[in-house]
Amino acid sequence: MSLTRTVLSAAAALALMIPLAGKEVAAQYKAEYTVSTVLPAPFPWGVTAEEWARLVDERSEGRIKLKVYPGAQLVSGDQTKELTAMRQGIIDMAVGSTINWSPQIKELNLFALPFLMPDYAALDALTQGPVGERIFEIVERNGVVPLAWAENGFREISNSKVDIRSPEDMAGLKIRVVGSPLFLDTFTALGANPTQMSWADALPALGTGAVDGQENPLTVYMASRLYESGQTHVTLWHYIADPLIFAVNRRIWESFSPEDQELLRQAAIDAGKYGIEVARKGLTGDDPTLVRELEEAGVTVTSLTEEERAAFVEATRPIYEKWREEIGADLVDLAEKSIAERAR
Ligand code: X2X
Repeated sequence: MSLTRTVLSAAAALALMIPLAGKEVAAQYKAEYTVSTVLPAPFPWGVTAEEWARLVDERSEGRIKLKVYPGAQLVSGDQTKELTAMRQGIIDMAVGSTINWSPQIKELNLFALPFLMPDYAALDALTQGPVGERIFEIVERNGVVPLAWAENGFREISNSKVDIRSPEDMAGLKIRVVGSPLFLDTFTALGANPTQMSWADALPALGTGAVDGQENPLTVYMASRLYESGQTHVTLWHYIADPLIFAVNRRIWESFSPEDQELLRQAAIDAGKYGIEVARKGLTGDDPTLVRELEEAGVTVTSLTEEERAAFVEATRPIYEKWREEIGADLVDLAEKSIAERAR
C-alpha cells in the first residue's frame, strides 16, 4: 500500500514536473533584476549601468530585464554596504566602485594606493592584465560573480579655500572622503582633516561649507556642478583612480542558463568598454574639453609640475608601504610590474 502510494506520488510529482520542463527556462527568471550603482546617468557610471540594461534587454529580446537603482538607494545610500547586500541577495546585481567594496575586500584597496597609477595606460594594465584576473578570482571567492570592468575615473581634489600645490596647502582642510580606512590614512598623512561620509551626505555638506573639499573624478565634479557649491579650486593630481566592477549575486547567477550567463557577461563587457570611453571623454591629452569647461565656469585648475607631484608622493609613501602589507605584497608587486611594463 505504502509502496503504491509512493509510486503514485512519484508519478504525480513527475506529472507536475513535465509541464515545467516543457516550458521556457525563462519562466523561472525574475520579472526584473535590481542593479545598484552610486551615481545615476548622466554620470558615466550611471550611463554604463543603463547601457548594460539596454544591451541585455535587446539581446534577450526582452526576456531579461535589469533595472538600475542609483544613489545606493537599495542600501539606503550606505554605499559601503553594497557588496554585502549583493552577497546576501538583497541586491541582485551591481556596477560598483572598488572603493565602496574595499572595506569587505581588502585587495580592492590596490586602486586607492596613492600615486600607484600614473596614467590611463597604467589603469588598463591592471584591470586588463593578470592583476585584473587575480582580483576577479578574489571577488568571486567573496561571494559574488564579477563580469567586467568599467570606470569612475582618476580622482582629483577640489576645495573652497586654496589652490593646492603642496601638502602644506592642505593643512587642516576638512576633506570629505568615502568610508574606507585607506583614505583616512592618506589624507591624514597629507596634513588634511579627512571626514568620512557617503556621497548622499557629501553634497549637502559641501553646499553648506561643513566640509572644505572632496576628491572625485572631474566628470563627477562637473555633473554635480560642484563649482556652484563654492568648490572653485581644483588640483589635477591624479592620485588614484577607481575602476567599476559589474557583478551578480551568486545564486541569481546560477539561476541563469549558460547561454544567458554568456549574454549577461558579454553585455557587461560591451557596456564597460563604452562606459570607459564616456568616463575618459574630455579628459585626455588629445581632448581636454572638460578641463576647459571647468575654467570657463570660473574654477582655478592647478596642474602640478613633476617636482610638486613628487612632494605628494613622498608624503604618502609611508601609507603606501603600510597598505602594501594590508593588500598583500604579492599583488602590489604584480601591479607595480604590470605598470612598469605597460604599453604606451
Ligand atoms: O562617493 C564617491 O565619492 C563616489 C561617488 O565617487 C563613489 O561612490 C566612490
